[in-house]
Amino acid sequence: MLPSPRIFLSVVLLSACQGEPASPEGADPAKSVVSKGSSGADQGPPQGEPVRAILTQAPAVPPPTGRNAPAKVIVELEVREVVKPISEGVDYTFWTFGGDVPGSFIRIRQGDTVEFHLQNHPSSKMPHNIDLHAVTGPGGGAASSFTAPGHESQFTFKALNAGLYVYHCATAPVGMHVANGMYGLILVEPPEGLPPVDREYYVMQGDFYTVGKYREKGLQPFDMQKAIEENATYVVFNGAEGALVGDKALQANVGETVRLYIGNGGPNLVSSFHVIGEIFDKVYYEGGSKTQENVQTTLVPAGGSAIVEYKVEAPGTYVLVDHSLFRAFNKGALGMMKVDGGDALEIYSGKEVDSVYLADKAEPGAGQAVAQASAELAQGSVTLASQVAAGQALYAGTCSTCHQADGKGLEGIFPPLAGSDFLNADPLRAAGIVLTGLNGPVTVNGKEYNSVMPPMSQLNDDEVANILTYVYSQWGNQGHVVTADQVAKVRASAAMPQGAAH
Ligand code: HEC
Ligand SMILES: [Cu+2]
Repeated sequence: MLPSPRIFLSVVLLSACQGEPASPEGADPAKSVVSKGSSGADQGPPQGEPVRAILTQAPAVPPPTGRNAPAKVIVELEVREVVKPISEGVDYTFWTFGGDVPGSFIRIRQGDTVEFHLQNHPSSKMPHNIDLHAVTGPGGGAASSFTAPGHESQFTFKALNAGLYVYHCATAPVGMHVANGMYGLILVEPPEGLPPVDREYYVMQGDFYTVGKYREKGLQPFDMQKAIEENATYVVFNGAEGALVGDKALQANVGETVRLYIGNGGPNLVSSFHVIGEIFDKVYYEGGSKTQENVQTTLVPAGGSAIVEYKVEAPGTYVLVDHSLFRAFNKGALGMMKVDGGDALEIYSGKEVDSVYLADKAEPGAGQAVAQASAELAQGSVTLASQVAAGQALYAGTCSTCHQADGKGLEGIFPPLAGSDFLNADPLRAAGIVLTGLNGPVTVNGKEYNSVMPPMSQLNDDEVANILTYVYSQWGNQGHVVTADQVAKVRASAAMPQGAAH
């Protein structure tokens, strides 16, 4: 519901120039006479006492409004600039609606009159505003909500159209405010409400641009140039890699119906939203009123949404991804839904392939072990036990696919790491193999292999060190300890393949 970019930007600039909160805009009385409601339902004046909207943080969704008449609804949303992890050991300064990314979920009913209060916390460094795609009016509220730190703005709008809408900050530079996490969803229920389901969840994708490469530790600043080039460092659900993984996975029981409110904040990338192992029984595509059935992957535009529904018939882990797969496996766009309950063998036989397919993401504790080791390293020294624990988790996610969980490899294809004479002969050579890969003939324990190992250059120095230290501590190997410093030297001297590092 943005007007043309030119008008829209001038609106933003105008309010930016005024440098003060715009005066509250009353609801246009002329509008409440005209009903744009898709179902022609009651659009009369708000009835009864004003209602205070319940706001929730993702993945929670507020309960249905349960109302059969429009009301006056008061929404209070507070903007806060917060530092939080975007990935294990990686911090980012998020600008948020409600303290979290995505912003608080707002749920209202078609025909409601919303008195919107936007508060900008005094600790904020930036002014912010809000453009709700559910608003009919210039800038979707942006023109009336420009709010300096320590101020509050108020405006009122009537929710004319039902649907699931994105809201976002629209203060210049707009792309940067959105890239820092300033988006969320507002659901405008149709007058009859949505059909009841057992579970509702809120999942919103966003792309992030940091100066450091993917998983480079420490506080990472926003990278404007990468954002302009649409070269995302992270693509994640709910504001952080792993936000919906392990013990934070979404939950359901066999036989239940699930409804996901999916949003995409962008700022740049569209999402090919897919749940591995599920078929969406119903999709309200683009968050509108029409539904499509039996959908595998639904496209969620930047600044757009979708409502997907499915019944979970078989137990296990279902993986939410952006099916642009390098985003899922190399930039973070991966979440999980754990479904508990009896098996449904007639629907699915039940062989678990999670550990290999999902790599380090499948193990709830994996992140902790890796974080523990890198925290120790940051403080100067890391214990052998921590290195081994972190290495074990990383090995499961990175090497076990080929070299197998027991390190024995696969006859004729993947050489063994267990008791490998080649491996044990030279730890620094092994580090070089992990960083730059290996191809051509190699003899391990008297057997020749002639295959290709791709470079694992996405791993940090400490991660390579920990994996190798783990491998050397296992399976009758010779117990070498490999340090991050050693790996850094190997990396510096190795000719890294073109484009391998991000
Ligand atoms: C995609 C499959 C694959 C993955 C993943 C993989 N490797 Fe390899 N690895 C191979 C292949 C194939 C070879 C043999 C290459 C050749 O024939 O030149 C090999 C060879 C090696 C060797 C030398 C031979 C030996 O057995 O001692 C080492 C050491 C090694 N890999 C370590 C690792 C480590 C550590 C990881 C995880 C960080 C890893 N590899 C991940 C496929 C893989
Ligand atoms: Cu903002």
